[in-house]
Amino acid sequence: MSAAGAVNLLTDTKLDQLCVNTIRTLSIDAVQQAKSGHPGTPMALAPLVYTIWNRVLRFDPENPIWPNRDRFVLSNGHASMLLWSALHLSRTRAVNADYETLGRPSVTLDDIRRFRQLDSKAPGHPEYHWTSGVEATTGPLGQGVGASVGMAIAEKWLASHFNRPDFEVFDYNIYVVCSDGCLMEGVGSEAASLAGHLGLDNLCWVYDNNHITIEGSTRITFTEDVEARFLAYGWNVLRVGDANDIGRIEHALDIFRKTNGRPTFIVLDTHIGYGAPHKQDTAEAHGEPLGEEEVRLAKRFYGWPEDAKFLVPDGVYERFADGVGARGARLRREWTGLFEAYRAQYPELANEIELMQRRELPEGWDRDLPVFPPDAKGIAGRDASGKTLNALAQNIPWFLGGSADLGPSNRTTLTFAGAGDVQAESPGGKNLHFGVREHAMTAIVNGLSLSKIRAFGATFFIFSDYARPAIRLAAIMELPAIFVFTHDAMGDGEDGPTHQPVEHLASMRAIPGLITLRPCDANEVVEAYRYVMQLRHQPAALALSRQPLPTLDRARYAPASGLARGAYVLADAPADSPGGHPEVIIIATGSEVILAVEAHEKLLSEGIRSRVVSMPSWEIFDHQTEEYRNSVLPPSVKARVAVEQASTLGWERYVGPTGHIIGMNTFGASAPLKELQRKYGFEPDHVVAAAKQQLGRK
Ligand SMILES: Cc1ncc(C[n+]2csc(CCOP(=O)(O)OP(=O)(O)O)c2C)c(N)n1
Ligand SMILES: [Mg+2]
Repeated sequence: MSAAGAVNLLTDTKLDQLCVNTIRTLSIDAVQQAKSGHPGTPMALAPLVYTIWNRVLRFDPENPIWPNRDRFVLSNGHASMLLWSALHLSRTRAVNADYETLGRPSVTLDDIRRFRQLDSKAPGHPEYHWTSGVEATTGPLGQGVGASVGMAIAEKWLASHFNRPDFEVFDYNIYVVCSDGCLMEGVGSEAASLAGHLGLDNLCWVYDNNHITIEGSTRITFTEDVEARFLAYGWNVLRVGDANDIGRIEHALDIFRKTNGRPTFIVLDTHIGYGAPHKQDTAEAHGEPLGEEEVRLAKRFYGWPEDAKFLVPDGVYERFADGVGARGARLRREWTGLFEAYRAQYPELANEIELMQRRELPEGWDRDLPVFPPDAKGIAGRDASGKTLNALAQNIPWFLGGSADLGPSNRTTLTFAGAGDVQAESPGGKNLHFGVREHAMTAIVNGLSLSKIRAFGATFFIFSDYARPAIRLAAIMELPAIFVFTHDAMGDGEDGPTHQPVEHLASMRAIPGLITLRPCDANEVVEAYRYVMQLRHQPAALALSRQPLPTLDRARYAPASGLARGAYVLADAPADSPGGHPEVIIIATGSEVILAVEAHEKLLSEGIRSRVVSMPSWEIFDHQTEEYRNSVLPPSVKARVAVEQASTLGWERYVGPTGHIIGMNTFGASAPLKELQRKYGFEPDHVVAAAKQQLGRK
């Protein structure tokens, strides 16, 4: 090596170290200033994040949503200062809700100074949709690794669907940092198992092996051989014994990129709180500020000016600009050129990619949706859903999904010619098989959605409990993910209380932003999908029946398109009836709407002016104008009955303090459905009696 080369090397190493210590000290200072946060993990992982971002990641700070960028997911979201530092130092630009890149930075130094404060772009945990450059909301441990598997499946799908000879339009990788907690959580194991099965060689998890969680050493709780576990899952397992060795980290990441046919798991041996003399390797370094004196000592250890705060030394921004900045700009420029040539040769495919990026639907997306004729015997919600899904998936190339091993029961299997299964050797299929892994399924659906694929996941409604943390995150991230839940009430009678949802509707309705829909017949199912498919920033949960429900005669009753308003008058007292207004309103959802209709007919025959309101979605109804809401539920009509085979919780808001709720206040039981309906009062006569009681009549 020449003398000049040696000097450059020295300078390079020094500059790398300067950048690493900038990440460390920004993290320390931000936590200290906020008087809350997690300093220790960023101190340990700064070299890793620096290496990934500045040496490896194909990411253009000028355009953080460029479709073929590598994804970086910080699954141990408590170490968010790593991400805020990387976004700030790389000068990543902000993007608005219309996917336009703005001139301003995603994260300013001032945001970092205001870490964890209201409106700062550097909140406590990474939040997708709040800070540009965040690829997934993380914090609930295990969710990031779970979503990353969806991202990897998505990349394989995109490559399979869009790439053509000489046109590698998609060839990106997914880099994930995870902690002990992510690997203790079941969702992490579920996701790793499926990733291994699918041989996702575009996926790399780096495990922060620090032997520390909040309660202390992992000796007290987590002593399995994690490497052996990942080998058994079918991953390539690597180990880097020194978290400060940038060269070795880069080498391991190189091996990842050269590995075919399996995902890569890199065990990185680290020291939480690295450099803090009294806190290193202790649980205290995890979640509390170091304290002024310890901060000073850590800075001294790094060779940092002890009194400097939020210092970004000369050369650091430039180092990032020369690294990730220059690499990302070049790669994006090359990709844009490639894409223009691709557009010339494959205009339809190029158009699909562009529609996907904006979460738009292709022309004709709703053609051939089924229309169901009136039928007293009817069809099950799940069957109507299956027909609708099959039509939609043919019209929308990037609409796909699957079930957690209940496809035949959920009726979510896509059966048309060419639908195909997603497997390692056929990543471009449309049917995902999640196995009995509801939680990972849901996190994966989130990862697919983050990758702009329209995705659905399915299971029995009862098992939404196993999926809920990821459903909640879909709502926080404002993802248009679709969760198809069949066997929505007591329809699978004999299976008994373990399989009969009770509190699940209330639980879904309680998630802000989630659209919960419980359609009453086959045509409402179609309308539910029509509504949901047009959502761009909201997830939806569909609760569908296992058993056939009569298909209402829409010439006689109001059209199913009323679903789009959340609730609508399905049947009313004749306009010319003496007294005009209805005197009693029966509100029902799903399988109970037909009960309400039967009760209504009976009441009418007895001269009682009743009205039936089908209310498939509280959320949608609550967002209608007051005028519309009052037209459906006139405030003057106090006599009201709600009927729903689920927890009564919350129905007071629609029936009022004096209304009556026919619902569930206990678990169900194992018996044929008819007997259960009798036992729990889901029969027309009971509804009639409740309506009359509301009117003070017998
Ligand atoms: C699902 C979930 N459970 C609990 C927590 C609270 N929590 C935050 S970090 C953490 C454990 C910290 O240990 P580790 O994951 O090893 O991270 P490290 O401290 O090593 O960075 C816990 C229990 C959480 N964020 N998510
Ligand atoms: Mg740990």
